[in-house]
Amino acid sequence: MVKKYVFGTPYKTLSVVNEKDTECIVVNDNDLNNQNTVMPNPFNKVELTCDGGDYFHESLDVMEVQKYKGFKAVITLENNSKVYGLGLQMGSINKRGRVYRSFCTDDPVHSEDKQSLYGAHNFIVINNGNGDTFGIFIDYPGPVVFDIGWTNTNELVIATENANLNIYYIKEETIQKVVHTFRTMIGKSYIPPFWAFGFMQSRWGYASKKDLIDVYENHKKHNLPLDAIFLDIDYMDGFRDFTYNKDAFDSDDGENGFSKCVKELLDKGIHVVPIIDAGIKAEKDFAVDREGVENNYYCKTIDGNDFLAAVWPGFSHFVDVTQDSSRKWFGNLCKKFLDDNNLSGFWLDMNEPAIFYSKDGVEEFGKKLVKWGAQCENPVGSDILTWKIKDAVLGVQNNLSDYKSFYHKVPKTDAGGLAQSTTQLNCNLNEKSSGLLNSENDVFVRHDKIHNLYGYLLTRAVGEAINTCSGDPAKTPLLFSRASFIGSHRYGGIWTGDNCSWWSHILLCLQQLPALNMAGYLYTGCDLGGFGDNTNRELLLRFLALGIFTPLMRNHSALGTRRQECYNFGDTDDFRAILSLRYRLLPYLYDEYLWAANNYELYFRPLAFDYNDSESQNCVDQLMLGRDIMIAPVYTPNATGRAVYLPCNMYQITCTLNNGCVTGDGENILLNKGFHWVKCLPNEIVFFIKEDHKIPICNAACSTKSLDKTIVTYWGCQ
Ligand code: MIG
Repeated sequence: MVKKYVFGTPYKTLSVVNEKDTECIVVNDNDLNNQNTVMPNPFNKVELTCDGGDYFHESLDVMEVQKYKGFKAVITLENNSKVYGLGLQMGSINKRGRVYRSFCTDDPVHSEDKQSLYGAHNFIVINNGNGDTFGIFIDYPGPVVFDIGWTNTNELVIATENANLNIYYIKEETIQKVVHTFRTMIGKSYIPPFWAFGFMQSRWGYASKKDLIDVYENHKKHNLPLDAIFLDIDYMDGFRDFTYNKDAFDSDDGENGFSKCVKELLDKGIHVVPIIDAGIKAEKDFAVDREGVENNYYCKTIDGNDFLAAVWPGFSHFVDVTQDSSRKWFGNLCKKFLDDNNLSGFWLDMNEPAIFYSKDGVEEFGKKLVKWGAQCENPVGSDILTWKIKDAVLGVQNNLSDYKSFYHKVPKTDAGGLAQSTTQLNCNLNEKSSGLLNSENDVFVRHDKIHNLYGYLLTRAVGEAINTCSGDPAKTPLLFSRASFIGSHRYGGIWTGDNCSWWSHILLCLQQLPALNMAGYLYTGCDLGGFGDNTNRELLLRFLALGIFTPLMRNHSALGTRRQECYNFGDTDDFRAILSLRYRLLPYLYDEYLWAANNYELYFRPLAFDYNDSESQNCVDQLMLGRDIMIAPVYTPNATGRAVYLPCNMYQITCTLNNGCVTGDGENILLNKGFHWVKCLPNEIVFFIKEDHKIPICNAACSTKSLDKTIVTYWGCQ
């Protein structure tokens, strides 16, 4: 059962595409202005007030104060209520006890204190036990605060800056059914091609043909399977999208050495997937940028100029993703680049959008320096000034005032109550941007109000152009993005961004996976080995031992960190064993993915979604995968195994190099429901199959291209 409560005039996000069995209830302003309005049953635990403002005070403009009306809903939590969801976020599987802020953010340090990562996935499920469970989706494109029992242990507070939003309330008998209903509402998840389940190698720093061939050769030499190599920003010419560095790829005869190199690799079974950044270098001589400027494809400032801010290429322009024409333009550029160069897909980065600094931000900073300098008798050597400067420098990046300084052109019918408040402002902007609003049909919306849609709409632009929803996975390019908002799951996957080579980040990824699935993101995974910081052999092996089960299985690391390819840690046998096991499991894993995508099910689930006993309800470091298996990876250093809880009788499968990863049958013991201490050395993989279930296994191969999918054996019940 689904009820949709409409407040004000919501922005049309298109997150929800199927409202077939939805009852729509318009909540009028009088109800809202009445403090403590109690929403009709079954929302009897929700109160509404007009002061979502508690959470957003700082961000108010003087201009807006008068008409400002925030939104805040309070839901009472029982002592034993559990809250799941929020997709890409920090925190554990049960989200209670923290404040979360949906505001797509480029933050490369995922430490425990963080409230926002790259995604805005405003879907939660509350389980009060005894069959009392429901889901809530906040359909709203700006920042949303979820205070889940932090301020008050038994209160869940949801707040938005203004009261133009849809709240979907989903009531079903079980958590799984709630999630299933939600997933049918938001439409089918992206299905990648089979090869995108192969092992993929990436690193910020691969810059030339030589670097790519080197990765390929090393994998070949050590008999390590490989399906794809990723190109980070280093392949570009000066970080310009849709270019490549000619010096690094072209031969002397002036041929397109980039496309040739990609083709050579493709012939060997290796797909090449380049990064595309959101910011387009602002430069008169750059034809792409000229086209963007001439056709008003970019976001505008209040003066009617194209908004400028610095990212990797230096000062850059930002595609106005709310315009059909802009999206088509950007999408087609991707499509052409893909076709011209034999590429197999894209990964989209920096599309929160990330901003290093804006012109205004730098100017502001300069003014502060002058002011502080004048206030200080001896600026040189002033410790206080030094500290002030440090904070001011850090504050320049991803600054809210920058997000408030540019505008999107949006069809009036979509913008709802988020349109710029005064007609005068629209007129000004329109005049200054040479009549960009060419009809009565469009309005401007300030970026911060729809900030969370940026990555989504850019993913949509690319997905529509390269046809990632074709329904024919074999012909589908690979696409995944960093920033996201529910809806983009239909066009591509996401990766979890800049994790670190930290042990805690294996567990973090495990805990994010089911929440990501709930939000529709099935094709997902983390940077294996860890992106930032320096990994070691054991940590990489343990990361990979989780990674062999995630649909996206990619080793990626940051520039300047220790080399992290599997062949850089001495004896490669252990790595070969793990990667080989992935390939042996591929027919099973891909099938379970198709099952989850086509039936709106979860590929990864907390045990609590499947089993009602209290051990399962409280388990936060194991996951059910598909219909038959459970994983319980090791995430602590120097461990020889771990405690595992079996929610039912299960086969323990132990694979080592000699008994199952590469050729054999794995050790297969039936264990009883309950707690067990399970041995699992860094060079072993352990997972579990439900009693009475079995999974198909094929032979290993060096890539999906050469994989013979014939089933050679079954593991589990015989
Ligand atoms: O400012 O392109 O998350 O995967 O290697 C950093 C360089 C930009 C962030 C991505 C990361 C990528 C990196 N990018």
